[in-house]
Formats: sequence, structure tokens, C-alpha cells
Amino acid sequence: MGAQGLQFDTNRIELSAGAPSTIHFENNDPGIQHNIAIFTDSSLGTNLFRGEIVTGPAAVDYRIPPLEPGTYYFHCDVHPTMSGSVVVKAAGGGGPPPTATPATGGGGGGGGGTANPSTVTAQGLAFSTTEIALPPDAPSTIHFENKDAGVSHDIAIYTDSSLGTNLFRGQIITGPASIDYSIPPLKPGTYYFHCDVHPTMDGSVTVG
Ligand SMILES: [Cu+2]
Repeated sequence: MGAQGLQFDTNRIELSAGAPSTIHFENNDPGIQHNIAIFTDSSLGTNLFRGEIVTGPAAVDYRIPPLEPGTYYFHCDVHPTMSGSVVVKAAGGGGPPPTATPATGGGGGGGGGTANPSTVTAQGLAFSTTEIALPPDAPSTIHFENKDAGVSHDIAIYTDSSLGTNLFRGQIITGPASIDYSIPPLKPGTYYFHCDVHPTMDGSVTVG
């Protein structure tokens, strides 16, 4: 994986449980320091791994110790809003995991650490989730809570991380405040969201 433009190129890292693994990390930001640190959760409860900070352009192979199955949190210690989830899957028996199966099942991102995917909180310049699941072809609602006093945030949805086409732009609210965003019907697919004020606060929208 890599970092460029103060963003990671993924907000999801998948590892196998119970065995050491390696993350090849490329920092493509010249003169800027990044790393990957893994924590039990987004409150940074317990640090499970802390990668050496590297100044771009540079690459490093991080050797990750064996982790229990579960969903964890990673960020860049230098830029904590660069963040995402680490999914550690049981090695299990049999064949390879069904990585080719898209998450088309109803309800979307189950099993993760997010209680209700249609509620998103912004706190400490970070969203509470990097994955929002919405129903296909129907209007939906995202309840958005901005808990950052005096700080403005919104949620905007785009076709992809290049911001190709804007699909929804929520009203910017200054915390503490909350709002119900009415999302128009979207086709099944995977989209991108971020805060227009803080574009490194971002994640994916799964419609399906
Ligand atoms: Cu923001």
C-alpha cells in the first residue's frame, strides 16, 4: 500500500490471523513523514504495531506480529486523520478466502466495529467509520453528528477518490451539532466519501 497527497491509497488492510505478515508501505510524498500504526480501536486503546516513520519518497516493509482475528484501526501517527481499518481473518482450513466476492449482501459491512453504518460521527478530526453502507436504488438517511466544537464538517459522496462526480454534498455544520442527510437513490456500487473541509477524513460508501 502507499501514501500520497496526505492520503493512504486504501482504508482497509487485510491480514491473516495467527502468523506474522508484512505490509509493504510506499511513502510517495516527498519530504513528508508517514507511518502505519495499528491500534485495537479508533480510541487508540492499545497499540498493536508501530511502523517506523519514513520520509518520502521511500518504501519500507513492516513486519507485523501475529494478530488475533478481529477488526482493528490503523492510522499515520504523523497525520492521524489518515486512517482506516485492519481486518484480521482467521487462517481457517480449506481454500483461499473468497476475496473475489463483492459485498453485495444486504446490510453491507457487517462484522466490523461500527454499530450502525447509517450513523456517522466526526470527532477529533476523524470520522467514526470508514465504511458507510446504504440501500440501493432508494432514498436513505445518514444521521451525522459533529462532536468537534467550533469545527466544521460535512459528508460528501463522490463516484471515486479522484472526486470524479459528486453524488451528494451534505450541508456543512459546525459542532457540536447533528443533522440528517437525505441521500438520493444510488445505484449499487462502491463510492467514496470525505469531508469537504478536511478531505483526509474519508472512506468508502457501499451501495448494494
Ligand atoms: Cu471535517
